[in-house]
Parts: sequence; C-alpha cells; structure tokens
Amino acid sequence: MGAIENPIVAVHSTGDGPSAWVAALKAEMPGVDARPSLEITGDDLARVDVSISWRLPHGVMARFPNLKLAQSIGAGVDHILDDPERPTHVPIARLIDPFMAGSMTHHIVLQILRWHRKADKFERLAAQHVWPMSEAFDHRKLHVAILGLGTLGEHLSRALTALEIANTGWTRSPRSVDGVASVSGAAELDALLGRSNVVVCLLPLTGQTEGVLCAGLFAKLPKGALLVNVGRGGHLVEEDLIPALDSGQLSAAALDVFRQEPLPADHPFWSDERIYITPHIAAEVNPPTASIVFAENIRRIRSGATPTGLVDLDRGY
Ligand code: NDP
Ligand code: OXD
Repeated sequence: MGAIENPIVAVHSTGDGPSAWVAALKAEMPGVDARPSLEITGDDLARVDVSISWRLPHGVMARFPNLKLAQSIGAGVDHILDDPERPTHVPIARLIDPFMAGSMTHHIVLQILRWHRKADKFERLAAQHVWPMSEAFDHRKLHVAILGLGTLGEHLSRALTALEIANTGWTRSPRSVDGVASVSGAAELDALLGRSNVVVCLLPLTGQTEGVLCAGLFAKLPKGALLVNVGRGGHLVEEDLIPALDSGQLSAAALDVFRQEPLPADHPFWSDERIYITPHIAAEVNPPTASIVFAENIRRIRSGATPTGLVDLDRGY
C-alpha cells in the first residue's frame, strides 16, 4: 500500500468523547489532520491511515479501506479484537504509557493497603467517635500473586518490593527480569496461589484467560485472601465471587472492571460491603502523555517503521 495523500487520523473514545483526544494529539503533533471517526464520510474515508480508538462501534473501522494501524486508547485491545468486521490485515497497537503504569500501581497499592490496614473498619469507628484497642499490622505476612507481569505488572512488582511487600508475578512464557520474581505456566500457578494471600489480575483478556478468576482458583488460595481485579470483567466468573466471600475463602474483593460496564444498578455486587467497587478508573488513560505515544506511532507508520506496542494477533495481546 503506497503513501496516502493528506492522510487523516480517525479518533474515537467513549466517555467524554473524542474532542479531548483530538486536541491533545494536535498539541503533540501540530498540523496533523485528526477528526472524530464517526464524522468522517465520503472520499475522506479512503484518506484515513490511522484509527485511534476506545470502544469504536463495530463496523466503523471496516469503512477505512486504506487503514494501516489500529491504535488502542488503552493497554487492552480486546475492544478492537471483538469487532467482527475488523480488517484483519491491519496491525493493532496497544498503549504503553509510563503514566498509566504509575497510575495502575497507585490504585492497586491503595486497594491492598486499605484491606491490610482495615481502613474501612477504622473509618466506621471514627464516624462513631470510637477509639479502638490498638491493632498491629504485619506487612511481612503479605504475599501478592500478580497474574500478568507485563508493562503494568512489572511496575507494580517493583513498587511492592520497595514497600517491603513480597510478590511474585505469573506469566505465560518464562521471564527473567532483574529484581522481579516470577513463575510461568499452569503448573507453577498452583504453588504460587498456595502462598499468596492477595491475588491481583493484570492479565489481558484472551481465550486463555477468560474466566481465570473462578471458584477453582479461589480454592487454591489460603483462606481469607483478597482478590483485586483490574484486568477485565471477563476474567471473573461473577457467580463464583459471593459464594467464595460467604465461605470465607476470600475476605474481600476490589473490582475495577466488570462483564457489563457500567455495572447495572441492580447488580448484587453493589450492596455487598466486602466488594470494593471502582468504575474502571484504575489507570485512566491520560491524553497529554498518551498522545506522545500516538504521535510517535503515526510518524512510524507513515515512514514505514514499526510502531510501538504491536499486538501479536495469534496470542491476542
Ligand atoms: P502486557 O501485554 O504488557 O502484559 C500481559 C501479561 O500477561 C504478560 O506478562 C503475559 O505473559 C501475561 N499473560 C497473558 N496471557 C497469559 C496466560 N494465558 N497465562 C499467564 N500469563 C499470561 O499488558 P499490560 O501490563 O500493559 O496490561 C495488562 C491488562 O491490564 C490489559 O490488557 C488490560 O486488560 C488491563 N488494564 C486495565 C486498566 C484499568 O483501568 N482497569 C488499565 C490498563 C490496563 P508473557 O509475559 O509471557 O507474555
Ligand atoms: C486499558 C483500560 O486497557 O483502560 O487501558 O482498561
């Protein structure tokens, strides 16, 4: 495919819409012709070479016949792979933004320490003006299993280690990273779970990881463990969670992602105080820093170089 004359970058995002993204990209890349994906029509469709999107309605990407790159506004690309009309020859790039890694780590550390230090109990007592008996917390008794030791998992591991919280990552293929403990494959997962009282899911959603957070996995943890799911809602078998909490196998769950988002108002998770709910904000994408990555990938794809964050379509992440 040759160079496109006057190429257009198509931008789509849910939430606040594409305008903040278009503005941030123009600030980072003056002169770029960036437009909301859903407003591009007629002959201009053939001028689109890059689509930058979060949850683009299915079928829209297929309208760009000269598309060269599908760039995700997010670390996950499941929302792009889900599109049954996606042009399968077009490479997909996920977002690797150090800002997001820091943000994700802050969120997870907050959830772990809030549980470990019983923050909700002390907030309740303070509201009743009660000065409770002192209570000792021993962070040396924590061991965090990080399912998924990629860009985000590795950042988390280093931060936990700096906080003197023991942790081990779990990957698909064996990894050797200085200063980061890890195991890989199904066989090693069982032993890791057996010694982890916190399990954090930072996996991509793929055919292999769908439903990984289920009764079978919970049963391998020591009783009273904490589950933190910041991967995707599809990782959790929702029907297995409340029974695991009722039996005491899990003592709490911090969930940021759900099978249906927004979480329906009548969902039983809302009214269970053992479940800490956040609305998919663990690591919000940040237009100014993400646009640095997007601008670089636009330059690369237009000059024939390889973009950053390319997804292996066979692995699905
Ligand atoms: P990466 O692609 O960098 O890392 C993925 C990790 O998961 C790798 O270590 C990989 O193993 C491991 N993995 C994949 N499949 C398996 C498997 N079958 N068994 C064991 N390990 C597996 O992703 P990121 O760290 O950038 O992001 C992870 C996910 O976090 C995203 O896909 C997204 O779903 C979620 N996310 C959620 C956000 C939120 O706000 N809630 C924000 C950002 C991301 P290996 O090293 O062997 O390849
Ligand atoms: C992401 C997300 O994948 O925000 O980046 O969930």
